[in-house]
Amino acid sequence: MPLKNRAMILGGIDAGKTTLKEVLFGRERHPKKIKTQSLIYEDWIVDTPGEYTENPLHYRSIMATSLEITHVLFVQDATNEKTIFAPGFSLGINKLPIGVVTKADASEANIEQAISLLKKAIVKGPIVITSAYTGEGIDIIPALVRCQSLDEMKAYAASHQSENLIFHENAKVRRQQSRKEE
Ligand SMILES: Nc1nc2c(ncn2[C@@H]2O[C@H](COP(=O)(O)OP(=O)(O)O)[C@@H](O)[C@H]2O)c(=O)[nH]1
Ligand SMILES: [Mg+2]
Repeated sequence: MPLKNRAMILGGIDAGKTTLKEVLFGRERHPKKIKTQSLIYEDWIVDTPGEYTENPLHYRSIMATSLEITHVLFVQDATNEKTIFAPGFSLGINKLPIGVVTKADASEANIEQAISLLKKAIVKGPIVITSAYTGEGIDIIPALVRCQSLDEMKAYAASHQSENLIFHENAKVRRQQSRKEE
Protein backbone atom coordinates (compact mmCIF):
# COMPACT_ATOMS: atom_id res chain seq x y z
CA MET A 1 0.00 0.00 0.00
CA PRO A 2 1.53 3.35 -0.95
CA LEU A 3 2.07 5.83 1.86
CA LYS A 4 0.63 9.30 1.55
CA ASN A 5 3.06 10.49 4.19
CA ARG A 6 6.73 11.07 3.54
CA ALA A 7 9.80 10.85 5.76
CA MET A 8 13.13 12.70 5.53
CA ILE A 9 16.15 10.81 6.88
CA LEU A 10 18.61 12.93 8.87
CA GLY A 11 21.80 11.81 10.55
CA GLY A 12 25.58 12.02 10.43
CA ILE A 13 27.91 10.73 7.74
CA ASP A 14 27.97 6.90 7.76
CA ALA A 15 25.11 6.64 10.26
CA GLY A 16 23.44 4.08 7.98
CA LYS A 17 20.79 6.31 6.37
CA THR A 18 21.07 5.08 2.79
CA THR A 19 21.36 1.44 3.84
CA LEU A 20 18.19 1.91 5.90
CA LYS A 21 16.39 3.33 2.86
CA GLU A 22 17.48 0.42 0.67
CA VAL A 23 16.30 -2.14 3.22
CA LEU A 24 12.99 -0.29 3.71
CA PHE A 25 12.37 -0.77 -0.01
CA GLY A 26 13.18 -4.45 0.29
CA ARG A 27 16.39 -4.19 -1.68
CA GLU A 28 19.75 -5.74 -1.02
CA ARG A 29 22.01 -3.40 0.86
CA HIS A 30 24.78 -1.96 -1.26
CA PRO A 31 27.74 -4.30 -1.59
CA LYS A 32 29.92 -1.29 -1.13
CA LYS A 33 29.32 2.11 0.37
CA ILE A 34 28.08 4.73 -2.08
CA LYS A 35 28.25 8.28 -0.83
CA THR A 36 24.99 10.21 -0.95
CA GLN A 37 25.80 13.45 -2.78
CA SER A 38 22.43 15.20 -2.81
CA LEU A 39 18.83 14.92 -1.71
CA ILE A 40 17.36 11.68 -3.04
CA TYR A 41 13.57 11.51 -3.32
CA GLU A 42 12.21 8.02 -3.68
CA ASP A 43 8.59 7.04 -3.03
CA TRP A 44 7.86 7.95 0.61
CA ILE A 45 11.48 8.62 1.63
CA VAL A 46 13.87 11.54 1.21
CA ASP A 47 17.48 10.49 1.83
CA THR A 48 19.97 13.25 2.66
CA PRO A 49 23.76 13.47 2.68
CA GLY A 50 25.24 13.33 6.20
CA GLU A 51 26.75 16.75 5.56
CA TYR A 52 23.23 18.19 5.57
CA THR A 53 22.84 17.47 9.28
CA GLU A 54 26.48 17.92 10.20
CA ASN A 55 26.99 21.33 8.62
CA PRO A 56 24.76 24.27 9.64
CA LEU A 57 25.30 25.76 6.16
CA HIS A 58 22.78 23.19 4.93
CA TYR A 59 20.04 23.96 7.44
CA ARG A 60 18.19 26.07 4.91
CA SER A 61 18.00 23.08 2.58
CA ILE A 62 16.72 20.93 5.43
CA MET A 63 14.07 23.50 6.28
CA ALA A 64 13.04 23.85 2.62
CA THR A 65 12.81 20.07 2.22
CA SER A 66 10.85 19.77 5.45
CA LEU A 67 7.93 21.52 3.71
CA GLU A 68 7.49 18.41 1.58
CA ILE A 69 7.49 15.80 4.31
CA THR A 70 5.40 14.70 7.29
CA HIS A 71 7.99 12.83 9.39
CA VAL A 72 11.69 13.09 10.18
CA LEU A 73 13.80 10.01 10.90
CA PHE A 74 16.61 11.03 13.27
CA VAL A 75 19.23 8.35 12.74
CA GLN A 76 21.76 7.53 15.47
CA ASP A 77 24.46 4.93 14.78
CA ALA A 78 24.68 2.54 17.77
CA THR A 79 28.42 2.13 17.14
CA ASN A 80 29.05 5.86 17.45
CA GLU A 81 29.34 7.26 20.96
CA LYS A 82 28.87 10.77 19.59
CA THR A 83 25.79 12.40 18.17
CA ILE A 84 25.50 15.24 15.71
CA PHE A 85 22.07 16.23 17.03
CA ALA A 86 22.09 19.18 19.41
CA PRO A 87 19.76 18.82 22.43
CA GLY A 88 16.19 19.47 21.32
CA PHE A 89 17.22 19.33 17.64
CA SER A 90 13.86 17.86 16.61
CA LEU A 91 12.01 20.91 17.93
CA GLY A 92 13.56 22.99 15.13
CA ILE A 93 11.58 21.06 12.52
CA ASN A 94 7.84 21.12 12.93
CA LYS A 95 7.25 17.56 11.70
CA LEU A 96 6.61 14.26 13.46
CA PRO A 97 9.92 12.93 14.85
CA ILE A 98 10.98 9.28 14.82
CA GLY A 99 14.28 8.29 16.43
CA VAL A 100 16.05 5.42 14.71
CA VAL A 101 18.99 3.55 16.23
CA THR A 102 20.94 1.83 13.44
CA LYS A 103 23.52 -1.02 13.43
CA ALA A 104 22.04 -2.78 16.49
CA ASP A 105 23.67 -6.00 15.19
CA ALA A 106 27.24 -4.70 15.42
CA SER A 107 29.43 -6.27 18.10
CA GLU A 108 30.51 -2.81 19.25
CA ALA A 109 26.94 -1.44 19.31
CA ASN A 110 25.92 0.40 22.47
CA ILE A 111 22.16 0.53 22.06
CA GLU A 112 21.37 2.08 25.45
CA GLN A 113 23.79 4.91 24.75
CA ALA A 114 22.29 5.52 21.31
CA ILE A 115 18.80 5.63 22.81
CA SER A 116 19.84 8.14 25.44
CA LEU A 117 21.45 10.35 22.77
CA LEU A 118 18.20 10.28 20.77
CA LYS A 119 16.18 11.09 23.89
CA LYS A 120 18.09 14.36 24.12
CA ALA A 121 17.49 15.18 20.45
CA ILE A 122 13.80 14.26 20.51
CA VAL A 123 11.70 15.69 23.32
CA LYS A 124 8.76 13.40 22.60
CA GLY A 125 8.37 10.60 20.09
CA PRO A 126 9.01 6.97 19.25
CA ILE A 127 12.50 5.47 19.12
CA VAL A 128 13.06 2.35 16.99
CA ILE A 129 16.04 0.02 17.40
CA THR A 130 17.04 -1.40 14.02
CA SER A 131 19.61 -3.32 12.06
CA ALA A 132 19.64 -3.21 8.28
CA TYR A 133 21.74 -6.38 8.35
CA THR A 134 19.41 -8.59 10.42
CA GLY A 135 16.23 -6.68 9.52
CA GLU A 136 15.20 -6.25 13.15
CA GLY A 137 12.93 -3.27 13.82
CA ILE A 138 12.78 -2.25 10.15
CA ASP A 139 9.06 -2.91 9.56
CA ILE A 140 8.14 -0.66 12.50
CA ILE A 141 9.27 2.42 10.54
CA PRO A 142 6.61 2.41 7.76
CA ALA A 143 3.97 1.68 10.41
CA LEU A 144 5.00 4.84 12.28
CA VAL A 145 5.15 6.89 9.07
CA ARG A 146 1.51 5.93 8.46
CA CYS A 147 0.56 7.64 11.74
CA GLN A 148 -0.75 11.20 11.57
CA SER A 149 0.13 12.41 15.06
CA LEU A 150 2.35 11.82 18.09
CA ASP A 151 -0.66 10.39 19.91
CA GLU A 152 -1.24 7.91 17.11
CA MET A 153 2.42 6.86 17.21
CA LYS A 154 2.19 6.51 20.99
CA ALA A 155 -0.91 4.32 20.68
CA TYR A 156 0.86 2.22 18.04
CA ALA A 157 3.85 1.76 20.38
CA ALA A 158 1.53 0.73 23.23
CA SER A 159 -0.33 -1.81 21.12
CA HIS A 160 2.66 -3.12 19.18
CA GLN A 161 4.64 -4.21 22.28
CA SER A 162 8.02 -4.73 20.63
CA GLU A 163 11.37 -4.60 22.39
CA ASN A 164 12.58 -2.69 19.33
CA LEU A 165 10.18 0.20 19.93
CA ILE A 166 9.93 2.61 22.82
CA PHE A 167 7.94 5.81 23.15
CA HIS A 168 9.94 8.58 24.75
CA GLU A 169 8.42 11.48 26.59
CA ASN A 170 10.56 14.00 28.38
CA ALA A 171 9.61 13.83 32.08
CA LYS A 172 9.24 17.62 32.27
CA VAL A 173 6.81 17.69 29.33
CA ARG A 174 4.80 14.93 30.94
CA ARG A 175 4.56 16.84 34.24
CA GLN A 176 3.42 20.00 32.48
CA GLN A 177 0.77 18.04 30.62
CA SER A 178 -0.62 16.36 33.71
CA ARG A 179 -0.71 19.72 35.49
CA LYS A 180 -2.77 21.09 32.60
CA GLU A 181 -5.15 18.17 32.90
CA GLU A 182 -5.68 18.74 36.62
N1 LIG B 1 26.80 -3.51 11.17
C1 LIG B 1 25.99 -2.73 10.44
N2 LIG B 1 26.52 -1.84 9.57
C2 LIG B 1 25.69 -1.06 8.85
C3 LIG B 1 24.28 -1.13 9.01
N3 LIG B 1 23.71 -0.23 8.18
C4 LIG B 1 24.73 0.38 7.53
N4 LIG B 1 25.93 -0.12 7.91
C5 LIG B 1 27.25 0.26 7.39
O1 LIG B 1 27.52 1.62 7.69
C6 LIG B 1 28.23 2.25 6.63
C7 LIG B 1 27.52 3.54 6.22
O2 LIG B 1 26.27 3.20 5.66
P1 LIG B 1 25.45 4.24 4.76
O3 LIG B 1 24.09 3.68 4.64
O4 LIG B 1 26.16 4.55 3.50
O5 LIG B 1 25.46 5.53 5.71
P2 LIG B 1 24.97 7.03 5.37
O6 LIG B 1 26.20 7.84 5.12
O7 LIG B 1 24.27 7.48 6.62
O8 LIG B 1 24.04 6.98 4.20
C8 LIG B 1 28.31 1.24 5.51
O9 LIG B 1 29.59 0.65 5.53
C9 LIG B 1 27.25 0.21 5.86
O10 LIG B 1 27.54 -1.07 5.39
C10 LIG B 1 23.74 -2.10 9.93
O11 LIG B 1 22.53 -2.26 10.15
N5 LIG B 1 24.65 -2.86 10.63
MG1 LIG C 1 23.98 8.01 2.43
